[in-house]
Amino acid sequence: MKAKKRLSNPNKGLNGELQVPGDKSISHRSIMFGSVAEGKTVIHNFLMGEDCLSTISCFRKLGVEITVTQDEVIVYGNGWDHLKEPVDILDVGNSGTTTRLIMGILAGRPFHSVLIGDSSIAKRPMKRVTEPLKKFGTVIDGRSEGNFTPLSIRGGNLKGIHYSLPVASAQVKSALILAGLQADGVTEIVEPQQTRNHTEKMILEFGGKIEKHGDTIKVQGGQVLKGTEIYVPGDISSAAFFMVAAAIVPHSKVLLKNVGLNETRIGIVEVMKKMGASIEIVEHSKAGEPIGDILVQSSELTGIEIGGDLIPSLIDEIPVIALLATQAKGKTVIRDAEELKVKETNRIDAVVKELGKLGANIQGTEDGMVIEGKTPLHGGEVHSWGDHRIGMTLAVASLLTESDVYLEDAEAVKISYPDFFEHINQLLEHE
Ligand code: SPQ
Repeated sequence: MKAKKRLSNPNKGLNGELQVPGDKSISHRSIMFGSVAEGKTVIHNFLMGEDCLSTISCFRKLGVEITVTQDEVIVYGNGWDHLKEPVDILDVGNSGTTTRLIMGILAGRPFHSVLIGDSSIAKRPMKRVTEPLKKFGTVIDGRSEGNFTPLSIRGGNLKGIHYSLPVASAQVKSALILAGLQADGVTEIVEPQQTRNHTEKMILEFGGKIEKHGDTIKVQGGQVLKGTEIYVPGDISSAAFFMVAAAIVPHSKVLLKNVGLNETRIGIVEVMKKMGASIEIVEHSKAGEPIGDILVQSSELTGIEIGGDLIPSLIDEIPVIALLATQAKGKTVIRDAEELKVKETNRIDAVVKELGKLGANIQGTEDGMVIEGKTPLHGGEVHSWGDHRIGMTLAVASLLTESDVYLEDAEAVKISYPDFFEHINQLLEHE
């Protein structure tokens, strides 16, 4: 059994400035594009979380030289054709993004590779990627007819396809774009809802071409990408924990610096504004990935309804939004979020059960949850379920409880935010 971390409520506000670590989605993609591009790619503010380290390890096994220093990560890409057949299994650890996006790259490579991950990855559905990749002409299989790891791929000779995504997923879309870049002819992908568009933006950074008309993305095959310099903005999904903490812990005022404000990721800002949070955004760069500072202060909140096209823009923030809702007056309803069931854990079940243990009035539904507030929270024994976002949500909850919270498997936060607990303490120690 993993050790329990004791979290005592310091009974004070969070104050000061913070630079949250680099964006996880963009960090993964920078290694992947750097690996298939020609020439050197220098990445600044790369996220040294366990998931992104899994991506580095997989690409090293594919023969790519990648150096990591305190200040930057350098990827020495030699083009698509220089990826080598791996001698060893590619271990994706806990990372869904690594698993799904790397499949799109391997689908076009004329060699054999095998992907495995941890016990959480073994439960996450992969048919949503393997099925459309087969349509490109790749040979790919896995447990339960290609739905689960271990997966094996023998790629090569792809032909562009036209495909309508059955679920709104940036990972599936990105895998198909990566295969499309290597295919003969044009690939068209239709999205049911707009999802995060970091892959599309990054193709342009690497000198490639991609078009979007309405909900259809069009990518020409046979593209040669060129190495470049990437600055990874702070991760809004990590900033979200401090945005919520500052909003619900009395006497808080927190300035989050250099956070990515990509329009496909900022649903949490809209939700917090609608709930009545005191939140100000100062954008200071619009080119490529927009970046800015976010100032949040504690305030009175009101429950709202969250659903529809907003969901993909805040899907990873829903656990901490549920916590926010426990401190808002009235009812908050979250719907259209059934995708939460197939994340690192079933995040509907995990949030309902663990926040419930601390006294939250929260019910799970088929596609989300219903939360009644405002509820005082109390201490207790809770579990991260091995899911970084559940662990961080419970740690933020402990800032409000009367007695101590004991968090089992707090180590899970290292997946996306290795310094999370140090950063909380930093804001609590500020005078
Ligand atoms: O990589 P992983 O494990 O899938 O990470 C998560 C997360 O909470 O960090 C989801 F569990 O983020 C996904 C996100 O939910 C990262 C992502 C991406 O980088 O493209 C897209 C989203 O997933 P999906 O399934 O909607 O494409």
